[in-house]
Amino acid sequence: MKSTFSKLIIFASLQLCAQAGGNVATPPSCVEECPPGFEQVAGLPHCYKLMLALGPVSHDKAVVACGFEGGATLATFDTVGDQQTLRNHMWSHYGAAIAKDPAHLAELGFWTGYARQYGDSSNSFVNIYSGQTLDSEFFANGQPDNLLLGVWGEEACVVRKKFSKSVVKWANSDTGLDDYNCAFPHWAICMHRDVFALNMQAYNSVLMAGTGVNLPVGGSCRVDWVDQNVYILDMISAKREANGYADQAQQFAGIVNEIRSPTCPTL
Ligand SMILES: [Ca+2]
Repeated sequence: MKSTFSKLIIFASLQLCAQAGGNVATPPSCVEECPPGFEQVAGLPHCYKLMLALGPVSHDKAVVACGFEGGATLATFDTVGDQQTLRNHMWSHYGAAIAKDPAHLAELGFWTGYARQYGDSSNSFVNIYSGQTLDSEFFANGQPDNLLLGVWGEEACVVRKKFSKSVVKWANSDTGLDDYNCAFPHWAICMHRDVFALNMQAYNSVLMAGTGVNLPVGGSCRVDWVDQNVYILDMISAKREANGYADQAQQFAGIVNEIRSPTCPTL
């Protein structure tokens, strides 16, 4: 492992400083990274990937396709207007490629991770991953309209339609969402939330808060597996020590040297 011993010495010094001076004044920070293939979008808090190679597909296929992207979801939104920010970013970057795809139609937009609440006739929609209700403010004026499409079934999925258009209704400059037939093809935009760091060999600035560990401000949040585990054990030990569990602190500190580097099996 990379200079573990020196890191431990540094950490020990930092811990002494932290304990002597209390919590650090400035919260730890570093630049979070997106998973491979995903990108950050200015104004949005998560990581996103337009499934350009997949092309427009039905809602169920879009959900599955995102699941295979490291457990991603279809895009969901925290704040009204997020759907338009995402649309503008993706169209400005990939609009030309979308427009020349032979499967593209002017009506096509991108699916969201929302669907009509099962058995509910009151036009309520939920986040299919969390069950959280979708605020009606996200919908375009007059939507959801619960349009019945005969043998094709009711409009049970939620889309931001008309990818190429900055508005979905020219008359009122509406940019909101629309309930839509789930079988209709739309593009898929997958999303990873910003808690990606937890299990991906990265710093966790929440866990590290107040431990005296210095993060590379402005640098990457990622570190290698071994150092990540050194950090975690160090943080756990420091938290135990600070809360009066000296024996447990010693236990965690004592296994730092037992961290092994993961190796890939040779075939
Ligand atoms: Ca509709």
